[in-house]
Amino acid sequence: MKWSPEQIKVVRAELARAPSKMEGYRRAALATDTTETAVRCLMQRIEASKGRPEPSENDSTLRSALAKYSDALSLRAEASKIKTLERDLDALRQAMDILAAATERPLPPIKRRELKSGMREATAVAMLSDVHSEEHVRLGETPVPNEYNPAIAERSIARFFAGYRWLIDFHRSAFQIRDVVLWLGGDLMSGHIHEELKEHTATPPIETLLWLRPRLAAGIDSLLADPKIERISIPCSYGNHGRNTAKPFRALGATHSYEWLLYQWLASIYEGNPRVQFLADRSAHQYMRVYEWDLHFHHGDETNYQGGVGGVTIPLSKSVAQWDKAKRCHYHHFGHWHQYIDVGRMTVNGSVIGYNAYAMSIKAEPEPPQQAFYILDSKRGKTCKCPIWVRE
Ligand SMILES: [Mn+2]
Repeated sequence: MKWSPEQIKVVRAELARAPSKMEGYRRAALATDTTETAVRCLMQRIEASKGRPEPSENDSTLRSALAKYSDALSLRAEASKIKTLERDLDALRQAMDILAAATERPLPPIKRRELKSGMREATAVAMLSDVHSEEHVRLGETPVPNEYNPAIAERSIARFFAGYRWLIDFHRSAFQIRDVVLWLGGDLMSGHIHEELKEHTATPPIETLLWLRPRLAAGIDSLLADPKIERISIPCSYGNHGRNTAKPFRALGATHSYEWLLYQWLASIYEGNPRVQFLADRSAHQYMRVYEWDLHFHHGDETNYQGGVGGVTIPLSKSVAQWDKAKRCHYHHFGHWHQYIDVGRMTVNGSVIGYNAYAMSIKAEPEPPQQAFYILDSKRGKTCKCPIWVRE
């Protein structure tokens, strides 16, 4: 039992007054409404603790000394905690730099292997972007019926990869396909960049990363399960939604993007696997060479479009002309605009989330949730462009 200080006082007083020890136990038990055994145990405990006196309530010197001692202890604990955290942070930074260094190397170019056989060799390109995996779309949000939540997002991601594999197999009747390019084009998550997103997202950013990682890895694994695929090249562009800053940062945007972290993290799963190569450098623009074609990838948010006549292809074409001055490319790949448009030199990706209030606000063409796919023929370039439908 637990004795209160008042009870202990009463016990002590009864014991002092009583003619004998036994009588004292009896009276103390009666006065405190306990048993003689309990009183005896208490006295034995007090006897045993002699030599380490209990602080009395009136002993303010002792109390303040003890308080100082405990403060010193907690300060020391705090200091060691900070030291440990600093050490951890340092280790994380080092690991991050090693990881980032591995994904900063340019992707090895894809080269033609069928030089004499006369077989048509091609690379299958697919674009995965604008998944917005944790965002909700409710029926009735726009006149176009669409519903979205993490369960639907999960099935849609799986369908994207299944569709990708189906299209690769379908085109094998005409092409030798050993190489695939999978673009992870950003806005895989919605994040909390606007106040209203806190209201209609299922999870906060870091939890969303934890959700996305195994699902994307499962998709990449499903491609690896195809023994005819010798190499998967994965250029990664971060989107505007993964950022942890109020406004987009241009020069150091990658290091302020949860998505960029996700790319590093994904790359680390496949480290040492020669069949999977990631490019997730700190730039908002990624490049790679396939046969004699130069490919350019960018999420698409560095272009302004206010809903003008002619659609998003007009401002994007202007951007492409400028970006071609920095590095001339044959094919440009964008996401961000939630509408699938392939005009040959330029592919704009559809979305996985599908038509929602955002798509309506930017006057996007209503379309089924879909992603872009095409075959890059080693001799003639882009062909067989078609969407991958990602919803049942
Ligand atoms: Mn975007």
